[in-house]
Order: sequence, then C-alpha cells, then structure tokens
Amino acid sequence: MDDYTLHQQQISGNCYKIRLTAALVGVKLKTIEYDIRKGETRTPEYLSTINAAGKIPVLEIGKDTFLPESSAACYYLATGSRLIPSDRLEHAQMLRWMFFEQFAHEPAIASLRWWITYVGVDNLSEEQKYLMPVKRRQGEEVLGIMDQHLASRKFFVAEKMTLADIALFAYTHVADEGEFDLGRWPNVKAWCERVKEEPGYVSIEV
Ligand SMILES: N[C@@H](CCC(=O)N[C@@H](CS)C(=O)NCC(=O)O)C(=O)O
Repeated sequence: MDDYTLHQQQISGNCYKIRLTAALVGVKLKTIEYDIRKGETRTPEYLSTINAAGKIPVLEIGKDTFLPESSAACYYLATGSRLIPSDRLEHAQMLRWMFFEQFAHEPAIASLRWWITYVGVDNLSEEQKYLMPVKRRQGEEVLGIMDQHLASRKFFVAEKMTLADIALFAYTHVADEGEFDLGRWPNVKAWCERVKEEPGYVSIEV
C-alpha cells in the first residue's frame, strides 16, 4: 500500500478536503505543516520540488511523486470507493459540483474567511478591501444556488455522500469565519449537519 504525505496547513479548507476524503475511505496520511502567511510555500526549494505554483495542498504519493490541487488529490484517494459514483451521469454531476466549488464557491467564501479571520481586515491591501463586497455578493449567490439544490435532496448527487459534498462542505461549514450566516440558507445548514454524521467523519481541527 502506498505511503501518503500531505503537504498542508491545518486551517486550510482545501487541505481539509483531502484529510476528510482519506478518513472516509480509511487511508492514513502523514502531514507536513506550512504557514502560507510566512511564505513557506514560496521558497525556491518548495517551488522546485513540491509545487511550482507555490500552493498547498500537495499530496505526496510514496516518495517524490507530487499531486497538487485538492480535487485531484481527493479523486486519487477515493478512486474505487463509494465516494465516486460509477453511473456515468452521476459521475459527471459530481464533477460539475467540484468544478463549481473551485470556480465560484472557493474564490468567494474561502477568500473572505481567510481575510477576515486569519489575515485581519486592517492588514488587507486596498485591492483586497475593494474586492470584499464583490466576494460577499458572489458568496451569497453561491450559497443560494446550493440551498435551492438541496431543497429536495439529502446530498448533492445520487442521494449519498460523494466527493461533491466533501469539496463543497470544506469551506461552507466554516463560512461563519467569513461572516456568512448559514441561518439564511437552512437547507445548506441541515446538509452540513448530515455530512458531520457520516461514518468516519473528522473535523477540520484534527
Ligand atoms: N485550486 C487549489 C487552490 C490551492 C490554494 O489556493 N491554496 C492556498 C491555501 S488554501 C495557498 O497555498 N496559498 C498560498 C499562496 O498562494 O502563497 C486547490 O484546490 O488545491
């Protein structure tokens, strides 16, 4: 069995997606911690060996095989498991929500969470301050779309937990740290509680 090392920062939702996937499919991960606020993923060594994009998470498979991008790493770990539907359309629907998460959800909700709770509004650049209301509007729109989809469903695809739920859950369940009140989106709030009941679930703290 392969040996896995996750290059990560514990508080990052993108890194959490991979830990949650691993926990749900029963795979053990070692972790190496970086602080992106200190530029620890921007050193010449990190850029030349681990990820030329200077970002975490990166899943190291065995020794010296590096897989950046949270969705790709989750897919790799979950291949062959119950978290990936085998039905062609359900599989494509899972990918649809994972792409939605990366393109529309994460750039709005994760950015506001990071800026407000981990950087501090007083420390933001003028450009980041300018972008705050734009991201707020985008985040609210995304949560509305999710809420509407979940009005008649337990999970995003196939009425069971898939990688689509993991991808969307990571930053949604901590959206209050970006000053989003999930009480406004009750179906999303109920779905978050459902995900937490999944056997093998681990929280973002562990
Ligand atoms: N699309 C990537 C996004 C990765 C990403 O944005 N990582 C952030 C932390 S969550 C990072 O490493 N930022 C540090 C930097 O850009 O210097 C994924 O899903 O893994």
